[in-house]
Amino acid sequence: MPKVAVVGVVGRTNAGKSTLVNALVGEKVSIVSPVEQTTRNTIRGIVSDPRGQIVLLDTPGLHKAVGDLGRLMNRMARRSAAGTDVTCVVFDASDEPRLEDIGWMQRVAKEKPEKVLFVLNKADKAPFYEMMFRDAWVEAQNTVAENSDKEDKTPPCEPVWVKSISTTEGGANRVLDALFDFALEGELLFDEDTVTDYPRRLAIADCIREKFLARIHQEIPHELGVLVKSIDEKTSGGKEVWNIKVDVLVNRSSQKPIVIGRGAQTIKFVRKGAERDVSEMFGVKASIEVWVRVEPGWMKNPRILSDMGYMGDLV
Ligand SMILES: Nc1nc2c(ncn2[C@@H]2O[C@H](COP(=O)(O)OP(=O)(O)OP(=O)(O)O)[C@@H](O)[C@H]2O)c(=O)[nH]1
Ligand SMILES: [Mg+2]
Repeated sequence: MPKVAVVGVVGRTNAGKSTLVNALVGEKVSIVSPVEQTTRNTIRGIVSDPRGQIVLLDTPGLHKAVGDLGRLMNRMARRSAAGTDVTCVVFDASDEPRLEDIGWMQRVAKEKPEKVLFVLNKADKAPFYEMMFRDAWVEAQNTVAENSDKEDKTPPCEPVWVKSISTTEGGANRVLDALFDFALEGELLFDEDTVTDYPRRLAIADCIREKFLARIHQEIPHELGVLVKSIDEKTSGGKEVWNIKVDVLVNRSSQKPIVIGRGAQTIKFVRKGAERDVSEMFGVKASIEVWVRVEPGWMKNPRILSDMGYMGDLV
């Protein structure tokens, strides 16, 4: 009988959750960038190996919520941690523990989930604050104990600690071993060849947003939304061709020239990069047409947020 576990991957923004999920899956299922708040949806990454199957829920990193989109993302992250077999909290241990890291620790100390993995990520970097994170955990438990009902007799939660270098091949193997140690015998939840069930229009929109994040280094990426309007599938010369129409939404008209770039350089960079990624991800030839639209307040518009998949069943 194979071993199976559903794992909620949580932690503060930029800790490396999506990088870790991609490393474990062995394929890119979730976009990554050095900019905070990269992931906006819960994305399932599926790892199948001879031992069984691990289903990973990559979530948006908790952050100080600004506006409706921010609040939705935080809620999605909190909800995704619930209802899973294993809680995997990712910490960027190349940086001192921050408020959001301590927040996750206190949550774990309070709710005492049965199976918890603490991943000290970015172990390739120096300095590495392992002791500070371990001390912060002890402190978080004390804080929760002081503020909780004295009758609580549940034994304390004992997380398993693992280091990871999620950016290198094999650097996350110990995380996978630890997850399989937690897994229980059961039926596979997905076909063995499936790496994600994330809808393709959302995956394509994310690819495009990733390219903007790599190119625009101001606050604009946070106010930028991508909507895939249509995917027209044709066969040409025996190869599948996808003509994809995309709207890029910005909040203010002053943001439009920045998103387009001088001589449309930014749009060209984004289009080419996304066409390459989408072609590789889906084994097709992708051609992407991008329109930049000013849509004030789109981040508060329920219809648009739902079109972008940000108001799914997890919310
Ligand atoms: N050096 C190093 N960098 C890493 C490692 N893991 C992730 N990173 C980098 O950390 C940055 C953030 O990674 P993401 O995977 O996008 O972080 P995230 O936790 O998913 O962030 P959100 O989606 O915003 O919540 C990227 O620039 C990654 O390349 C690691 O093990 N070592
Ligand atoms: Mg992410």
